[in-house]
Amino acid sequence: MEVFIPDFNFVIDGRKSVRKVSDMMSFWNDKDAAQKAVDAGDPLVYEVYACETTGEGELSYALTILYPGKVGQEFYMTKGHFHQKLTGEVYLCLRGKGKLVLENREGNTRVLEMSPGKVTYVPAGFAHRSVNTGKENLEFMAVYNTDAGHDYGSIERDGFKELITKE
Ligand code: S6P
Ligand code: ZN
Repeated sequence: MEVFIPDFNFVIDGRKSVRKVSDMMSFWNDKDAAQKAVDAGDPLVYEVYACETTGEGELSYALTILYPGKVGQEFYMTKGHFHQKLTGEVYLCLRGKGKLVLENREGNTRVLEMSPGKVTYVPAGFAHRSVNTGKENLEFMAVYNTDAGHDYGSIERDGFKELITKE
């Protein structure tokens, strides 16, 4: 039997998105601290290398590199989103230390630890945000349904109940 062993070459062909502090103004809890960070050089918060396939039933996958840092008391984090379709997602942490914050539309919340080798499942219907609580990069791979769709608007409007300010 031939076994395909994946490596991370996909990064080279992945579609790269970059998020700086200024790209997330409405997502930060402390807007004054966010503005100060922008004025002081607008640091990079995270980058995502996504391989998005097409076709019903297919999976897409992405590597996220979330840098260490804080805006006010809040650790660097991803924007966070719901999937537009009720679909779950698998996270595999490769490097660093952090939290995966989950919250559903009813406001039920879970905060899960991220550390190298840890696999976390995001159930369908839960918004998810990654937070880097460590001093080095937090790097993780996510695998999701290709037609999941990403709803950022709900988080931009309502935020998450959990604000991560402690390790
Ligand atoms: C996609 C998956 C991740 C995130 C990435 C950035 O379903 O959850 O690849 O897209 O970590 O986070 P965000 O919230 O800016 O998409
Ligand atoms: Zn997702």
